[in-house]
Amino acid sequence: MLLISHLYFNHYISSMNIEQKHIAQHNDSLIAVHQRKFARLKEDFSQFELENAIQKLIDFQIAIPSWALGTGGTRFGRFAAAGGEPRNLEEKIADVGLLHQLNGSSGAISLHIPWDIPQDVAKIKQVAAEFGLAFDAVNSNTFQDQANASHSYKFGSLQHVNKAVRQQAVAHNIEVIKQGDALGSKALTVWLADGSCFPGQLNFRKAFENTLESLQEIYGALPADWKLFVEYKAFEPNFYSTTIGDWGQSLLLANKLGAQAYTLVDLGHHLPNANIEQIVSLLLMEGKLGGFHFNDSKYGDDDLTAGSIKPYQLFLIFNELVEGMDAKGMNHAKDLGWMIDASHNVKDPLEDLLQSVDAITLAYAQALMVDRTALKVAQDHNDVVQAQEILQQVFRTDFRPLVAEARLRANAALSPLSLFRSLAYRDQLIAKRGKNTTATGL
Ligand code: RM4
Ligand code: MN
Ligand code: MN
Repeated sequence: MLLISHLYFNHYISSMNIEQKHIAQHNDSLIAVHQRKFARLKEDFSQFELENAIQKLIDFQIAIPSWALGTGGTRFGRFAAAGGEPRNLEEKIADVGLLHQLNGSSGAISLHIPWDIPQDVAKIKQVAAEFGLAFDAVNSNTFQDQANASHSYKFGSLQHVNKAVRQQAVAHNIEVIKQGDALGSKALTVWLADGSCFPGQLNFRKAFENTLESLQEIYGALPADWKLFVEYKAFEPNFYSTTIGDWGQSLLLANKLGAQAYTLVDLGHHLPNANIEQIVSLLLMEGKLGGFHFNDSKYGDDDLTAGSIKPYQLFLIFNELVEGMDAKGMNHAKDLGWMIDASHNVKDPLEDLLQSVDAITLAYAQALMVDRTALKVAQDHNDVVQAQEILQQVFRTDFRPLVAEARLRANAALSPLSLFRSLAYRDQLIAKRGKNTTATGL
């Protein structure tokens, strides 16, 4: 008996995270309340509008970062509370598979190399396929020195004054492209810590030119159907200048590189009060928006749960995204890279990621429900009051039942977080992996 339950338990966690019957039972217990709430939306919105939004929500997938499945930390320390953190890439994929089973919206993983080097590519692909996961953009890392590396990135990587350092960083990026290609990724995200900490340290123009030249070499190694995402960030770890510090510098590089290069917007990478929705709108206009790293912040690159601090801003960003993508006839689900980039210092990482995906899908749902015709009329008549009413009316309507309906139709859970808790899933992970495991990553 003991042996059987042990075997059953292992199977339960390693191949399929949650048995479908658990999800079905959970949904049965919540269905009456859900239907009552959803019926209210049916009174106020047409079936066409609701069905259109539901289909788009089902199609919309957000990639989970492989570097955010464990507990994060700050330079002051790290408190590993959760336990049961994934010990290798297979277990990370299993965790993302669990999230995807719960919410139906986390059907991809984004890898950071060398934090996660796929050793056995065939096996990794098979595990991901079992969970129905795709590989989103691969990320290179030239912001940390790697063991046995000949050169240090202390004074930058692609910008470095010494060509040999630049070459080492270029070679790493090309290696990452190869690894991503073997897995089926279609994009490389380059984020550089390059910059300077003190005035006079750097010749800005030379640093930019070196970076461009290095990126050109990397760009030249891209497969024809790949994209290069150039991620910008205002400051940290360098505190005087960052060589790709804002969307203008990223766009400049992307334009010089060519048609396969795009700007990537990480929500935490702006100076305070930047109007991110306007940045998004103009990048879309230029056909140069590549994708997103979702998170939220109060002060800097805080990497907090998406929507936890400024949910209205998240909605306004999606409002511009939907308007701008529709104006260009883009496919919402496929034409941009949708990724989370977060770090969890005080929450269970999986619970935090569930909250992030929930906030992102809700903001998307709200944006889908904006009355675009009425908003355009208000804008064309300079009716400022009415324009605000239209946006806030949507923002203050509870569209959570709409998002839940999309999950239900995708065979996911009506309430992913409560199902995760009621199954005591973290305890199961601790039992299987141990209390003191540490996942690689941030
Ligand atoms: C950076 C940036 C990158 C991420 C690293 C770990 O601040 O957001 O996207 O790869 O952190
Ligand atoms: Mn990022
Ligand atoms: Mn960041």
